[in-house]
Amino acid sequence: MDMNINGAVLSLVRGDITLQDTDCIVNAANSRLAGGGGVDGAIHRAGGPEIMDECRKIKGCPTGSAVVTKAGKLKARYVIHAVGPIYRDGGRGEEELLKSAYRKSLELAFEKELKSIAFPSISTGAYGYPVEAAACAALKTVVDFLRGHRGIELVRFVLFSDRDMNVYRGVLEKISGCLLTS
Ligand code: AR6
Repeated sequence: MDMNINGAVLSLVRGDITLQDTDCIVNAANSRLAGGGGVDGAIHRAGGPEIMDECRKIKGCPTGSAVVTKAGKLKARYVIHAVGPIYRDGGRGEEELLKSAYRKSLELAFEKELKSIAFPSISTGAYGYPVEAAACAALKTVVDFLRGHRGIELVRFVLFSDRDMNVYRGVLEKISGCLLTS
C-alpha cells in the first residue's frame, strides 16, 4: 500500500529489512548498541562485523534517539540505529519516546540528504509495544515529518508478518481518511 505526501511516497510492504535497497535502513536497537535478537540480530548478521565495530565506538544511544553507521555488506548505504522504548503500561512516556525514535531517524536521513529510508516496526517485538498503538505513533510521525520537509522521497515500512502488515494498513487507511478531510 502506498500513499503520497507532499511529493514523497509512504509505502507499506511485507518483507525483511535486511534485503532493502533503500539508501538507509533503520535498526530496532538497544541503548547500549550491543546487538541482540530480532531486527538487530538480523542486521548485524547480514551486514557483517563492520557495523558493530562502529557501534562500539559510538558507545550507546539514549532511548528515543538514533545514531548512524555505515552498512557493511548490506545493500543500503547506512544503518540508522534507533532506540525505541520498552513498553510497560503506556503511562511512562512510551508514545513520545517511540515517536522521537522515528523522528530522530528521519532527521538523520534528511541531514545526510538521503532519498529513501526503510523502517521496521520499532519496539513491537522484544520491547512489547502493542502493534496498533505503535503503528499509529509511527505513521503519524512520518506523515508529519514529510509534510514539513522536502527531500526524502520514499519512506518504506517493512513488516515482518501478515498480521503486522494488516494492522499498519488499517491504521494508514484511517490516517489517510483524516488527511483528506483536514
Ligand atoms: N525484518 C523486518 N522486521 C523484522 C525482522 C526483519 N529481518 N526481524 C524481526 N522483525 P524487535 P524491538 C520484526 O524485537 O521490539 C533486540 O534484541 C519483529 O517481528 O527486533 O524494538 C534489540 O537488541 C517485530 O515486529 O525490536 C533490542 O534489545 C519488529 O521487527 C530489542 O530487541 C521489532 O522487533 C529491541 O526490541
